[in-house]
Amino acid sequence: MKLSAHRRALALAGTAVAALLAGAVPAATAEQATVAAPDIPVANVKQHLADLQSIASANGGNRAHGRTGYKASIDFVKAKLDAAGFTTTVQQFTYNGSTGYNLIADWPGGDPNQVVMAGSHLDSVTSGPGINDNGSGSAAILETALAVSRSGYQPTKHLRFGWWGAEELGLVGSKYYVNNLPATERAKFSGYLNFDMIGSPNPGYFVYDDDPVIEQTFKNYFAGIGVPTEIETEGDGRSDHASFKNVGIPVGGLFTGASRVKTSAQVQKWGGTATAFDRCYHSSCDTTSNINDTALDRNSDAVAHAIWTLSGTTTQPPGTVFENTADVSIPDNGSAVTSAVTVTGRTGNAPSNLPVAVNIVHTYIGDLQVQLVAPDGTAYTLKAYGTGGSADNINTTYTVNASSEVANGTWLLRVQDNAAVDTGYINSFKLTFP
Ligand code: DTR
Ligand code: CA
Ligand code: ZN
Ligand code: ZN
Repeated sequence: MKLSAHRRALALAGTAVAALLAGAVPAATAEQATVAAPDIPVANVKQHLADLQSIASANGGNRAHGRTGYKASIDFVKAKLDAAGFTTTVQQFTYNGSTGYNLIADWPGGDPNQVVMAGSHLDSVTSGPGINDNGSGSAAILETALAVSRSGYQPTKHLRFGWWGAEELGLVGSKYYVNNLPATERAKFSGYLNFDMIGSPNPGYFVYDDDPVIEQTFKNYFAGIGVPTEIETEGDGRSDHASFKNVGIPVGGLFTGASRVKTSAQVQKWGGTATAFDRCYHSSCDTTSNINDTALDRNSDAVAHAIWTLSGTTTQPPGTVFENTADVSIPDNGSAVTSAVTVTGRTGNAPSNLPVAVNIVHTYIGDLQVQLVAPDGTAYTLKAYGTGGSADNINTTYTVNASSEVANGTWLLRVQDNAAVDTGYINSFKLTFP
C-alpha cells in the first residue's frame, strides 16, 4: 500500500529529523526498590569448572603456580570479566623463581571508601587439576561477578573480586596483594569474603567464625534454606582470608571440608558418609567428578547473598526507558533505515532479558527484516525477512539477551523492506532497562 503524499512527506521529514531526535525519553523512574541477590545458576558454575578442567588437561594436568595451566586459568577468568564490563588488573609477583599472578576485578561504581571484596585462590597443587580446591571457589565468585553485570546491580559499596596465585605455597599471592595495599587502601575495606573448597564431594557446611556480621550473613542464608551449619574450626591461617585478617580487615567465608573425616553426628546432620569430606584433596582425582552439585549450588547462592547483602542493597532505576518516536520511512524494496536511541547513565552490561519494543506501520510485514544493533555494531535479528506473511504492522516487544553488550551507547533499530509494492514506516523504538 502506498503512503498518502501527506503521510509520506511527514515520514521523509521524520527520517531527516530522526537522527537529531535520537535519544532517550527519560521515563519517570518507579519508586526506588531494594535489590535482592539473584539465584546463581549452578550449571554456569559447573561450566566454568569444566573449562578449568580443560585448561588443566591441556597443560600437564594441573593449574599450579609457575606452570602454564595457571596463567591460562588467569587469562580465562580475565576474559570473561572484561567482556562483562569489569575493570581488571593482573598483578605479577615472583615466588620460587616463577612469575605468579593475581587477578583483581573492580565493578565500576559504589562508594570507593567502602570496599566489599570476595576472593578465591585460582592455583592448584601440581598433582592435579584442583577443581574443588579451588576451582569451586573461583568459579562461584566468577559467576557471582557475572550475575552482578547481568543484573546491572548498583551497590552502595564498591565491589571487588580477587583470584589469588600461589595459595598452595603459603598464601603467597594474597599476602603480596595485601602487603602492597597502602594503609589508606586497607582502611577502605568493609570486609573480605574467602571461598576455598566449597563443592566437596562429601560436603559439610562450614562458616568461618571471624567477623560476626559476615558470619551471621552466611548463617542467615543457610538457615533460610534449612541447611544447618557449623563453625569452621581449622580455618584460621589455612587460606587467603588470613592475609586480610592479619592486617585488621574483617573476614569471613565458607568451606565444605578437605581431608578431615566427617563424624557420624555430621553424617546425621548433612548426609554423606563418615569418610573424608574430600578424599581427593590435593590429589590427581580432584577433577570435575569430585564435586557435589548441591553443595556447589548452595554455596554459590550464599556467595551472591552475602555480596548483595554486605554491599548494601541500593536503588536500581527500574524501568528506565530509552525511546525514539520519530517516524522513519522504510523505502519499498530498498536500503535499510534506522531509528536510534542513546543509552546513558547505566553501569556495566545490558541485561540478558532486554525488552525491545518495536512499532512499525506496514501493509505486508513479510517484506521486512528487523534487527537490533548494539553500540558495538553487533546485530540481533528480531524478525527475519519472509516471516509474518501479509499481516499488517508490527507492534511487538522482543526480548534480547544483550548481556554481552555494554549498556551505554547508541542502539539502533534497523529495518529493511526486501520486496516491492507494500511499504511503511518505523513509528517507534523503545528499550527498557530493568
Ligand atoms: N588450605 C586450603 C584448604 C583448607 C584446609 N582447611 C581449610 C579451612 C578453611 C579454608 C581452606 C582450608 C588449601 O589447600 O587450599
Ligand atoms: Ca543457584
Ligand atoms: Zn589446597
Ligand atoms: Zn584451597
